[in-house]
Amino acid sequence: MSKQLILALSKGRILDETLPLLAEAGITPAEDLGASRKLLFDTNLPDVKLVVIRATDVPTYVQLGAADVGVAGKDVLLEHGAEGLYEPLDLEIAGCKLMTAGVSGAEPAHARRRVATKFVNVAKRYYAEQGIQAEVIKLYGAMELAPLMNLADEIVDIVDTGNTLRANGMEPRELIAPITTRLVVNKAAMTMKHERLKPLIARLREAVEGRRSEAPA
Ligand code: PRT
Ligand code: MG
Repeated sequence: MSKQLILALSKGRILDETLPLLAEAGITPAEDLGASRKLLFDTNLPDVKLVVIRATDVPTYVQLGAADVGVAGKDVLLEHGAEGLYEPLDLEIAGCKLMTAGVSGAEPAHARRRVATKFVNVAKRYYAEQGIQAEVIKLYGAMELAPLMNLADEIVDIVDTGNTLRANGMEPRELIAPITTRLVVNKAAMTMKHERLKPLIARLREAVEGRRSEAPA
């Protein structure tokens, strides 16, 4: 195993919140991530490289050891499964909630509920735990549209302010899980590269705790 550390970052909104936190932990990309079409970047630390990939691909990279460390939303981790991964640190960024939602004022369907979501595994597990029969329909986006178009009775989606739901005549129903962004580490790397990983995780933990102590009470 090479002594180099590869850190896999989720692009999109998580990346925007990850970069300042990495900077506070003393890790900065050697060039502007947005300015090129490259996906693999050097950093100020000679032994640390970054890859910037789709959020849903981060667990796969880390699980299979293509990256040693990853930054991913808990929603993505719940959906993907955590086999082969350690989750040593809550980065406390990109907070939101994984919820069920439906048309405002409508009673949840009592018979077999049709649920549209991109979180198919999470949804199946959740409704089974609730003892609710559900037919889970996989969508890749715009879940809010599904009940309006009578494709589904309910959706499982990320909710932050709830504005997106309200704008589409929907309301949040049940909380499935509170979500934040997590640091994940390949289990084999945690052993083989422990000497390198330990200070990296410690610096990130200090950055997270530093923010917490500065946050208004
Ligand atoms: O990857 P994709 O294009 O499908 O998702 P995206 O463009 O919505 O978001 P992306 O990829 O940039 O980041 C997704 C990750 O950010 C998720 O895995 C979460 O861990 C985290 N996160 C935090 C969020 C939100 N907050 C969030 N508000 N991901 C998505 N949203 C979306 C949500 O899907 C809904 O459409 O924002 C809308 C809800 O926001 P409110 O404020 O209107 O409730
Ligand atoms: Mg997106």
